[in-house]
Amino acid sequence: MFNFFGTHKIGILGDASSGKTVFLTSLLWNLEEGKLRLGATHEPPTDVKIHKLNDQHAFDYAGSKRKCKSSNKWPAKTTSEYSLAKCSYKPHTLLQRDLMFVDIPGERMADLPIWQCFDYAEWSAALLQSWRESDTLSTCMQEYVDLLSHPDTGKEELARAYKRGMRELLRNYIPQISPSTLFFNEGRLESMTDINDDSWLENRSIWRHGDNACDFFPLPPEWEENAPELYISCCKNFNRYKKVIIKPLFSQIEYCDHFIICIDVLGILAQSPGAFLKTKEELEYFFTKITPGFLGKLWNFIGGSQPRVAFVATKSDLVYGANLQHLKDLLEELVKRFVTEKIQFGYFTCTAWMSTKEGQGEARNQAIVNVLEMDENGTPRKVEAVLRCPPLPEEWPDDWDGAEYARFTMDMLPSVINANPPRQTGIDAILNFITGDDKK
Ligand SMILES: Nc1nc2c(ncn2[C@@H]2O[C@H](COP(=O)(O)OP(=O)(O)O)[C@@H](O)[C@H]2O)c(=O)[nH]1
Ligand SMILES: [Mg+2]
Repeated sequence: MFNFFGTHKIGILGDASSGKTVFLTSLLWNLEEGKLRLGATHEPPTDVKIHKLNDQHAFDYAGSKRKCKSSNKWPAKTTSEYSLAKCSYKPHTLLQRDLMFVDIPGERMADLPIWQCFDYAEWSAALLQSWRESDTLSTCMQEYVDLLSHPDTGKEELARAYKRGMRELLRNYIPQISPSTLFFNEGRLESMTDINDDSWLENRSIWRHGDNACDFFPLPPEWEENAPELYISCCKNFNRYKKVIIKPLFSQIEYCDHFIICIDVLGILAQSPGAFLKTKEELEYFFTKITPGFLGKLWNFIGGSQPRVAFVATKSDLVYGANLQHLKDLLEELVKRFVTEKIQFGYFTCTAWMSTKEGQGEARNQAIVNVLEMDENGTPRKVEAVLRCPPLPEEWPDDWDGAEYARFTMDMLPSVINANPPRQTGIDAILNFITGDDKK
């Protein structure tokens, strides 16, 4: 692929529920309705086109829009490995822009070694080695590793120990769960209640392809001779996984020349310091293992554009007043360690879908949201609720109680004011930055 001037492939990366699908829906919708102000002159662009893609991975823009218009629901969860959306427009005084967006589930990044390793044997060795290098990892995987020194251990026993080990990683917020299909499927993470249930875990396949369980886990080289049947089966399923899940996704990522990274800072606060460390580690992984790849692609420079990465703290409508500045400070503090001169970085807070209004009087600086409440007949009714939250810290504390911020993850309806397109703040600036069109 050659990147002509004005043509960009942009990865939208983030963990489940960080707001990727909502962001993309709102971006396209606002663009289509002439509500974005782009280019150096900050005017609505002309010649806007949202392309229909003839691709099994096409982003369901029409479906997302319909769902919101007709039933006041959030856009549906992305179920495919990734999704693609394409649009074009002409900013005032500039040439036409052609943008392809790739919505990338962050959880799949843990499978990067599957993509980068030459084969199953190399992947196995890499994984076993990485567990040895970390105390927490080796503790979590201890039971499984112990079994590996007994070549007569059966497949079921190994699979069970592997799944339990991966569950320990999850509980310890260690983002190295691979194959990621174990707990993450169809764009969402399984519920923690299920995962904690031993019999659920027991029956859970590590990976299913169609109706078939296609489990695999890493084995050391001596198993090839000692347990050839098991070894071959793991090897076969590994190759199939690589072909079906990994290749399509990572080939897309390789061709992205810019990235928008969605980070749910408020969601991290509502969890715990472990979630903070996990996000940091995921980003570290991305910047050490992936960006050098895309930096090496010559066409970035032939196309005349330095790679750009926009860090975005999503759902900023949940906070008001001084909290908004703190949200941005927290984002910057989390990501500033990744800044290098080779990439252009930008920091943004974004409300892709304004769903709150600011409280008045005593509730000033608090977000008012709409929630569904059952009335005495059991009929759901839309009522307003105050999302009362303590002030956000100015910097990340060493420790905190996630329960204090739990309301940031409360279930709310998409918008207080039924807007068409959704009201947003931040998308214009992010798009302008990522295309480089903000420059005079
Ligand atoms: N208040 C508010 N909630 C949002 C916003 N964007 C996303 N959300 C919430 O976050 C959920 C997950 O968003 P989604 O885009 O599906 O996340 P994805 O898994 O990263 O694609 C949505 O269902 C909404 O509840 C926003 O701009 N404002
Ligand atoms: Mg999604």
